[in-house]
Amino acid sequence: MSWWRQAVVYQVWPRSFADSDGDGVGDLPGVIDHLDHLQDLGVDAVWLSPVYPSPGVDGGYDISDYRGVDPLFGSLKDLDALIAGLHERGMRLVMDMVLNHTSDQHPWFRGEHRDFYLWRDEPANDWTSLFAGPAWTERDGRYYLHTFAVEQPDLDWENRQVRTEMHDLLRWWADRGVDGFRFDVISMISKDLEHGTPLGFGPRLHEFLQGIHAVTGDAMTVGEMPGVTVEQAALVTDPAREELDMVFTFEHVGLDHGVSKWDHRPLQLPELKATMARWQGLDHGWNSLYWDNHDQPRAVSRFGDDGEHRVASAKTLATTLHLHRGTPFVYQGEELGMTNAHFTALTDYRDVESLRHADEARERGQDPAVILEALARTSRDNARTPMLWDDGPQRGFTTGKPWIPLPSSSVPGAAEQRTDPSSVLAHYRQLIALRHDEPTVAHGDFHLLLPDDARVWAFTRTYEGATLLIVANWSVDTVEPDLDQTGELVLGPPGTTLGPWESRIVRTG
Ligand code: TEU
Repeated sequence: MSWWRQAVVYQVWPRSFADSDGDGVGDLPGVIDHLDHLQDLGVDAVWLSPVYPSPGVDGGYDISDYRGVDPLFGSLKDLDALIAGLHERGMRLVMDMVLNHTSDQHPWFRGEHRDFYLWRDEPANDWTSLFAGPAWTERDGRYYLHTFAVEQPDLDWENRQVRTEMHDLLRWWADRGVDGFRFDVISMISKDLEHGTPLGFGPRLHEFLQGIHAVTGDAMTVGEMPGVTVEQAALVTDPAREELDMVFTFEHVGLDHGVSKWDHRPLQLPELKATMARWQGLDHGWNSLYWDNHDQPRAVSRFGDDGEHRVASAKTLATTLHLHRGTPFVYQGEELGMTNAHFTALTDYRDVESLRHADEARERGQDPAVILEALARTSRDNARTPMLWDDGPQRGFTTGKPWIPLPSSSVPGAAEQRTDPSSVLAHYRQLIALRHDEPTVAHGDFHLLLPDDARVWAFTRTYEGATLLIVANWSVDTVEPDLDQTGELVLGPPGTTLGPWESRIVRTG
């Protein structure tokens, strides 16, 4: 049985995790200093967002050298020490690989291999970049495709040499001892420039994924696929096809978007429940589970209540997610119940997507107050504020000036939460242990109850005669769901009613 089916993965976004040298930017020695935190939490693996040499236009997702570590984060020696430190503690390392595009500062784009990219005499379509503006930009009389920023030219995977280079570098990292890969926007590597969309899913996707699998073998792989459907996900994660182990899906984090992510549509709980339930059915395939990552606003602010009910709602969000079938991913700070940044000035923001959106919206004549409101709700910087380690200056993140402001909130740091049995951190520890101890959590069948209830999220998991009932109150009301909750209480408050944002797990059979 594949280890990752019972595992919980922790995502480190290194810039904001822990700064060891006082320059205000998190780094690899900072991660190594906090391995005990991860071990204490009980996670099985760490997904490390990019630390490669990069101009840092897109937080490291613009790579200029695939085989190194940016001096901002440390050195290859530090990375080897991180791998060793994780392995000593029984944890694994999953590297983030951006194979769809490079930085425009990569030697290939600077001249060594211009043919590795998608050049045309005229834009081949009218796609817009996911970071605002047209997706084709002219350079030296020709146009190149960039699905993201101008500084992130897309690679041409139709070129066999590109595929060979990518296979070589994956082999290089596997030989270095990494245990898995998270592939950035991997659905985009096969494109149909004529009839397709920037999201990819072109005709050769399966072939390209099988080519990657032939190199990565037993390493765990998770592919990010914006726009993926349940049917496509079931196909690419079917073990028999040897493509990917699991994918990151997006439907559940798009339900509160209007015409764009900057346009808010209030969440309808029955929709979220139905979406999550539908994604449970991947046949032989497997799914990842997440609320937070470095691209999403903090779920406790977005779906929960980051004021009076912050602790209860952070716990209930976690219980709901972790009791689904799939591999849960915990994003740094989520285990503390960290909230959105609550920035109030444009100058607080750092993310290229937010800044370019703000420019574009301003040019369109949008009211600055509306722009700030959209950023405060949706900006990726909400997830990128420094990790709250303790109550000291700069919350233990750095001895210098943090590269991005701290979030304005009174969330207790990891040090305080570690000794408090009622903390969000303690709750995550319990959920992770439960997944390890209870085969039903990892392998059980899923059945949604009360699908139309706008406040209660309830479901069962059943496996080899055992049944767990999960009942979660996603509201500020006190509820008494019409369900038989007789059984042994596994987690949460006793009784049959649930106070604001409370949830419980009961072994009913
Ligand atoms: O993200 C790809 C992606 O489609 C989104 O999550 C994207 O950031 C969001 O939709 C924008 O609104 C990946 C990385 O996770 C992200 O950090 C990078 O910026 C992006 O690819 C480009 O490499």
